[in-house]
Amino acid sequence: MPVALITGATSGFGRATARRFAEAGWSVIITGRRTERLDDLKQELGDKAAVHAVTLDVRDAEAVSKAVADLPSEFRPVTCLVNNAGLALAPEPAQKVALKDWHTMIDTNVTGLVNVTHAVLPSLIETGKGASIVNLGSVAGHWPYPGGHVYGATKAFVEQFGYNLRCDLLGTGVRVTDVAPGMAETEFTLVRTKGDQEASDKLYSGTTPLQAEDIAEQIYYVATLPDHININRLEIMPTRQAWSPFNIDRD
Ligand code: NDP
Ligand code: 8X3
Repeated sequence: MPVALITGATSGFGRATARRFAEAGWSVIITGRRTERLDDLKQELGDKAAVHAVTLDVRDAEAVSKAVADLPSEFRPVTCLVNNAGLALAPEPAQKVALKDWHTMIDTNVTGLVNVTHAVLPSLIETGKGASIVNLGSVAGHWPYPGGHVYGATKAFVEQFGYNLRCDLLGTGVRVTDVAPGMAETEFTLVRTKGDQEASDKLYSGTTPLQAEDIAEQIYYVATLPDHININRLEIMPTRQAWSPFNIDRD
């Protein structure tokens, strides 16, 4: 059975992606910091697929490397790595944001993603043809907007890191894709606003945001294309989201 390793599988895109791969009969390695949620998901998916759950903070390089080294033999080698764990904090203007919040985004979205990629690469190369890395970028990594500051910059890193990986992985068969969603209704805004349920509900109300399952379907799609096809970047927005005109400062 092919094996998918999914970071941030306790919520949103990651959980929906674990469900999608498990439904298709893949073995899934689910990771995240919230053990109870991992246990629930493991129980839910247990009838459909082999599931290995590991409580893991992607910022901890040593723990990441140990978790990968300790994978049971039936979960090796890894066929698809879904680098999904990530977060935005502090939607206020840059000049009002605590430095700690910037560091947390960099540590999670950049350092964490690099930690996991470095640890799993040998396994993906062992799989060779048909293997893939699917990184969760964002429209925020490509298009600037107020309050995007470090979050958008971390996602720009994700995009460029993926392209550069492709250059080095040429000939190994391992594919790399930047899946870059726009507004999607998950726990993302609850985390970004540090628990403000009202702000989260307000953002998604009266419109039709993407749902976690929409993105899971795209991740599954890019990972299961014929092995000679590499989608470099897949940007997905709700039909009801688009760009605004440039802002002008006037006297
Ligand atoms: P959620 O908040 O619903 O899920 C985020 C997941 O990341 C959780 O499972 C969380 O697990 C995990 N996570 C966060 N920090 C860490 C950490 N240090 N170590 C391990 N896991 C961690 O948000 P989404 O599903 O929306 O977000 C998933 C990805 O998609 C993120 O990278 C996000 O930036 C990106 N994205 C989201 C968009 C949106 O509008 N929702 C749009 C574009 C991109 P736990 O807390 O248990 O560790
Ligand atoms: C987050 C997407 O549209 O909130 O990655 O910036 S958006």
